[in-house]
Amino acid sequence: MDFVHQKVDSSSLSKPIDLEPQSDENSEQSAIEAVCAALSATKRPAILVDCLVSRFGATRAVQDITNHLKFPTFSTSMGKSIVDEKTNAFFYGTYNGKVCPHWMHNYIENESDLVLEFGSLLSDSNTGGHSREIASQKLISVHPNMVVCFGKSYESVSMKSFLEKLHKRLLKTSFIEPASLVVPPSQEKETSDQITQDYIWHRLAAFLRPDDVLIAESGTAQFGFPDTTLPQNTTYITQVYYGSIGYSVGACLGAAIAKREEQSEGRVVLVVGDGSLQLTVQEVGTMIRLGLKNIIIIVINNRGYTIERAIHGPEKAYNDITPYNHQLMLLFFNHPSGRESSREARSRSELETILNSPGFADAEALQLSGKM
Ligand SMILES: Cc1ncc(C[n+]2csc(CCOP(=O)(O)OP(=O)(O)O)c2C)c(N)n1
Ligand SMILES: [Mg+2]
Repeated sequence: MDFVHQKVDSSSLSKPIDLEPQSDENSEQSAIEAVCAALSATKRPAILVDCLVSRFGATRAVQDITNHLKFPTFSTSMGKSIVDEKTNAFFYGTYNGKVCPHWMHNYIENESDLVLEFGSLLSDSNTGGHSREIASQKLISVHPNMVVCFGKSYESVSMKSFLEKLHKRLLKTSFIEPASLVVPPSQEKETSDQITQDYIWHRLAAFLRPDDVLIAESGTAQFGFPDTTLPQNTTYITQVYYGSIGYSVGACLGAAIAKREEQSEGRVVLVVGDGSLQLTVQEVGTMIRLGLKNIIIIVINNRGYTIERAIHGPEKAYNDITPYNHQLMLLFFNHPSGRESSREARSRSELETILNSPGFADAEALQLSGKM
């Protein structure tokens, strides 16, 4: 029987749906007491911010809490940009198990006496290939529907509601002001004209402006950007959950549509490898068909699956791909100014010229830069 044409009562459509997640009040109150007691006793704390914070609508609450506590704060790879990185002196960078600077994982895993984490997603590449080791005796985890404090679970506690109430409670309490962490100075910058790993990610991060969205594809981009500091009020999108290459091109399309619908300022900057791009390149055509303008696509053209060369062997054929002529990509997809909007850099100085040119940086039409 076909139900499609069957008429049903529509009156309940006028009743707004309450989407605000609810907590069990007793459980939530007990969790607040336990967390406050732990925060009052800590001498060497760390805060870790992960992606489920933004997914569950708790970004503002986490920003309020970190701004108030000013404890040394870190993000994970997927949690990057939830807490402002540039202006907060208490923000120290991106923690990823053993795949981050030694001083950082040493502080979080060994030296700190308490780790307060928000919205963790413990997937492989978000935990340094499961190399993260934080003892449960010093860990407080605020999950979407539960708080776990030093191994004790407080069930049916919704993250957003809990954090908003915790913030109000924290305003009435005073906490230690932890000493600044000693961060070893970064290595000297290379002076050659080559586009190197040391140079490129910091340079692209510096290219961003407030309100921009930066999308980093799986591959070298995803492992380079965690070392950078992003400007205030930028949004970083990457996914190291299922890590499916090609995701970023669709994500870029979606972000650009969302920006247009919201009429919000800022550009969408996609940094994608030549290999990943080949999986979903047709969506560049959709961007052009929909007339989306504020998009800058930067193709890291390193002739293949470079990150995988470290896994499968540098010479293994699996990592070799058909080299596209990226300068023809916009033209192929019928971009009205495809030729003028496409640029190529083979050296640092060529890239600097592109990044500094208003026609490219202001992105009045979809822009492409391919690099060799
Ligand atoms: C659908 C899918 N297939 C294969 C992989 C394995 N994989 C991860 S990164 C990568 C290579 C990415 O190459 P590219 O986009 O050129 O980035 P590069 O590392 O060269 O900067 C591959 C094949 C994956 N993550 N997802
Ligand atoms: Mg590549």
